[in-house]
Amino acid sequence: MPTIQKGMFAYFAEDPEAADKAVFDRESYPDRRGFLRGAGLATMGALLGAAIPFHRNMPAGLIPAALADAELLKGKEGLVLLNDRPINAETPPHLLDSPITTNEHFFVRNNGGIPANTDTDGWELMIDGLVDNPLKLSIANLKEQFEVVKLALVIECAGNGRFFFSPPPGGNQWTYGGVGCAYFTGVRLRDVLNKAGVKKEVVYTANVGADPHLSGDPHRLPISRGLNIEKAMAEDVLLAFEMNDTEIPVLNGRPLRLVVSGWPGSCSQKWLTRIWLRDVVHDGPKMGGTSYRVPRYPVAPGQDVPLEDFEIIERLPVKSLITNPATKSNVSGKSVEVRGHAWSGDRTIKSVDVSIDFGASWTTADLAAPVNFGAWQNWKKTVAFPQAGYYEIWSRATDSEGATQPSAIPWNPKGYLNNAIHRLAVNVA
Ligand SMILES: Nc1nc2c(c(=O)[nH]1)N[C@H]1C(S)=C(S)[C@@H](COP(=O)(O)O)O[C@H]1N2
Ligand SMILES: [Mo]
Repeated sequence: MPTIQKGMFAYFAEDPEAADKAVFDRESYPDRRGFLRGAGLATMGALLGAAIPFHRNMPAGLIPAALADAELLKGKEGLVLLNDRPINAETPPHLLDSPITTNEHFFVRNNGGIPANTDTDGWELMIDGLVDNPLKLSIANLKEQFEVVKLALVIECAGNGRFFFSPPPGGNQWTYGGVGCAYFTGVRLRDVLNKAGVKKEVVYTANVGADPHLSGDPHRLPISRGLNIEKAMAEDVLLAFEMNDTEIPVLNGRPLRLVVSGWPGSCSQKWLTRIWLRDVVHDGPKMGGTSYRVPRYPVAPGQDVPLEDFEIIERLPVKSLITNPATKSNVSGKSVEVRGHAWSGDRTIKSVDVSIDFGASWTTADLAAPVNFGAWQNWKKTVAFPQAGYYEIWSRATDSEGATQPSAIPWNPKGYLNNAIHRLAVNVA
C-alpha cells in the first residue's frame, strides 16, 4: 500500500500519472485489506446517494471526491477545498459579504495535521526563554489574571491571490478568499509578556503550536513563526480563546491561538502552547528560505533569486474585496449595490473607489470606520449601468498613508502579497 505524502489534489496536479498509478493501480493492493464491504459499503453508498459499481477498485482510505469537502471541512459552509493534506480551504468572496465573517465561513490554512486533543481543560501555555519569570498558564489563568478584550481582527494568508501570478508559484492556489475578519476574545499578548518580564536582549518571539508534522515525526514542527518584539507588544495582538463569542473552531486553532491582525496569517499561530522569547530572529520552520519572504528588490517573472536577498514579510499591503454581487452573476435591473471590505496592515483605510468601465472612471464608495483598529472596513456603493451587457466591477482602496492598490503587482517567487485591485464580471440583463 503506497503512502501518499501529499494531498490528493497536489499529487494529481503535479504528477497525474504517478498519482494515478499509486492510487488506482490494482497491482498495488494485492491483499485488498481495508476495502469497503458489507455495512461500510452500504453506509458509503447511502452517504453518496447511490451504489458504487466499481467499489472493488476503490483504494482503502480514499475519501470519495463527493464527500471530501464535507468530511474534512466539518463545521464549515461553502468553502472551496484547495488541498486535503494539509487541509486548506478558501471562502468564495460572496460568502464574505457580512460585516464580520462567521466561523462557518472563515478560511482554513494548515501546514500540518490537527492536534488530537484540543480541549480547553488541561491546555497549557508556556512563556519561557529570556524572561524574568517563566509562566505556565491554563486558559482559566489567562481569563483570571489578565484583562479580557474582544476585537474584530483580520487574518489574511500572505499567499492570498497567489493563483493570479504567472508563472504560477507552487503552494495553495488561493484566489481571493484566504482572508476573514472575526471577533476574537482573549487577552493581550503584551500583558502576558509583561507579567513574565521580557529581558532587554529579546528581539523576537518564537511561537509554537500543538499541530503534528505531516511526516508523523513527533519532534518536527510543521510551522513555528515569530514576531519582532515591537509587534508582539502591540495593543491589538491577542491570545484568543473565543471566536465570534463561541469556541474557536478546531480547524481555526481551538482552544488558543495568536491573532496578529494585518500581518501574514502565519504569524497567528493556532493551537498555541508556547511562546519562547529569543535574542535572535526566530529560525523555526517556515521562518527561513523563501517562506513568507519576498525579494528585497523587484524581480522578473520566473527569475532565480539568491536566498540571502529575501526578507521577512511584516505588515500586509492595502487591499479591498468585493463581496456583492457575486462574480459571474446576472444582474437584473439597471443598478446594483456593490459591497465589500477593505484593510491595510497596521493602518486604516481612507477611501475605496469603484469602477464599472475598466478603470476609466472611478466613484467613491461609502466607507464605514473600522469597529476597532485591526478590523476591516465595510464599504458600499450603488452603481448604475448605462445599458445591458458585460461589465467588470473593480474596487480599489487607498489607506491612511496614501498607499493605493495597483492594477497588477510584480511577480515574486512564492506568490505573496497580491494586493491588485479586485475585479469581477457581471452580466446585466
Ligand atoms: N499551529 C499552526 N498555526 C497556524 C498555521 C498552521 O499550520 N499551524 N497556519 C498559519 C497560516 S499560514 C495562516 S494563513 C493562518 C490561517 O488561520 P485560519 O486557518 O484560522 O484561517 O494560521 C496560521 N497559524
Ligand atoms: Mo498563510
